[in-house]
Amino acid sequence: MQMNSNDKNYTGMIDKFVTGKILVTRSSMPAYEEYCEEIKDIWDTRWLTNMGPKHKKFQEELKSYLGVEMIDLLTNGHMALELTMQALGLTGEVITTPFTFASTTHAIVRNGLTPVFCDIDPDDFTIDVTKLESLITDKTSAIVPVHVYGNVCNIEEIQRIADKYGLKVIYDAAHTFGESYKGQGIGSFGDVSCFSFHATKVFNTIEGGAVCFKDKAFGDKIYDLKNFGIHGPEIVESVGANAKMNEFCAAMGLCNLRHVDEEIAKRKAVVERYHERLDNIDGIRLNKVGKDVKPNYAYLPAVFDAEKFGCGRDEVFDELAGHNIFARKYFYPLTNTFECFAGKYDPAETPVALDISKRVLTLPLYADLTAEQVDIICDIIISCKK
Ligand code: T4K
Repeated sequence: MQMNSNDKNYTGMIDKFVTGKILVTRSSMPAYEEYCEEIKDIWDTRWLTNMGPKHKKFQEELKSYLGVEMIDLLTNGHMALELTMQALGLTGEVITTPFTFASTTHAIVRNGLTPVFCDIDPDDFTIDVTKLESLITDKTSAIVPVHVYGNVCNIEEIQRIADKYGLKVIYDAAHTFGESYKGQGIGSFGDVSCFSFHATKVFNTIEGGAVCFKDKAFGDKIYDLKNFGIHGPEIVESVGANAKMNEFCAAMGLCNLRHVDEEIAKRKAVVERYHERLDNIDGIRLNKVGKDVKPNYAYLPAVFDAEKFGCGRDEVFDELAGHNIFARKYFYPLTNTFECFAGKYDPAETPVALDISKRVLTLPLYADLTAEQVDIICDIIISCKK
C-alpha cells in the first residue's frame, strides 16, 4: 500500500494503518513451544547456571556458526568488552571512536584507562584509519574499533598499524553477529572480538555476549574473571567478577540459532524495500554493505542532508513519532559529549562523527516488519521533503 503525501486523508490513512507503535526494533523469538521444549529438562536437572549443559552445547554450536577458533560466553556484550580489557592488562590510553553505544567508552573508562577519540569515516562510520596513527603515543596500549551498524572496519590497515606499534586490537563486534569478511568469520580478527546478544540484536539470548579469541591464555583469564577466579570448591586463584551466561539465556540462544539465517534473510528483504523507496530521494543516504562483507542487516541508518532534503533529521524523527513510529538517533549524542565526561573531551576533535551524529536516524528494522509498514514509514519520510 503506497500513499500519496498530497492526499488530503494522508495522515488519517496512516494512523489507521499503523495500529500500535512501530519501534526501531523488535526482539526475535522462537515459537513459545520450541523454547518450552528446550528448557523442559532444566526442571529435571535443576541446573540453572554456572556453565551447565545448555551453556556447553550453545558455546560449541556458536563456535562453529561464527567460524572462530575459541569462544567464551558471558552475561552481556558490555562485560565482554570490560573483562577483555582487564584480561589483556591494558594500560594508559586506548584509541576508539565516540560514534558508538555508551558501552564501548564506558568499558575503557571503567578499566581506569583513558579513551582517545579518533574520528570516523564519513561513508561507513567506522574508525578513520587515516587519522589513527597520529593519535598513538607512548602510553597507547590498544585500539578498540567498532564495527558500527555491522559495517566492517578497515581490518587490514588497523592490524598493520597495531603490529607496527605493538598494540592490542579489540573489536567491538556487538553489531556483527553472523557476518564474515573475505569469507572469514568476523569474530576471528584482531586479538579479541566482543559480541552482544542483547534482546535488540539480530541474534539474542535475552541478555548475553561472547568473546572470540585465539590465545588460550587469554581464554583462561576471561574464564577466571567471569567466575570469581574459582578453580575448585576450595580453590580461588584470582580476583574475578561474575559474568556467567545462565542456562535460560543459553537455551534461548540454542533456539534462536536455529532460525537466525531465516531472520537475516527477512531483514534483507526489509532493507531492500527501504532502498527501493529511498535511494533516489535527494538528501537521504542509506547505509551500504561494504565490499567483501557478508552482511547481517543489523541496522539501517539514514543520513539526512538538510540542505538537499529541505528538512533535518530531527524534523523527520518528530514527524515519524507523530505517527507512532519510533526511529532512533543511534548514535547521538557522541560518547565524548556525555554529561558524565563533561569538560574532559572535545567533540570538535572528531568533526565527522559530530556531524553524522546530528544527521543520522536509524530506521525501524526487524524481521517481521512488513513491506506495507516500510512503505508507510517511507511515505512519511518523503512527505517531510521540502
Ligand atoms: N557495543 C555496542 C556498539 C553496542 O551497540 C552495545 C549495545 C554494546 C556494546 C553492549 O552490549 P550489551 O551489554 O547491551 O549486550 C539498546 C540495547 O540495550 C543495547 O544492547 C544496544 N547496544 C543499543 C544500541 O541499543 P537502548 O537503550 O536503545 O534500548 P531500548 O530499551 O531503548 O530498546 C530499543 C528498542 O528495542 C525498543 O524501542 C524496542 C526494542 N526492544 C527493546 C527491548 C529491551 C525489544 O523489542 N525488546 C526488548 O526486550 O539500547
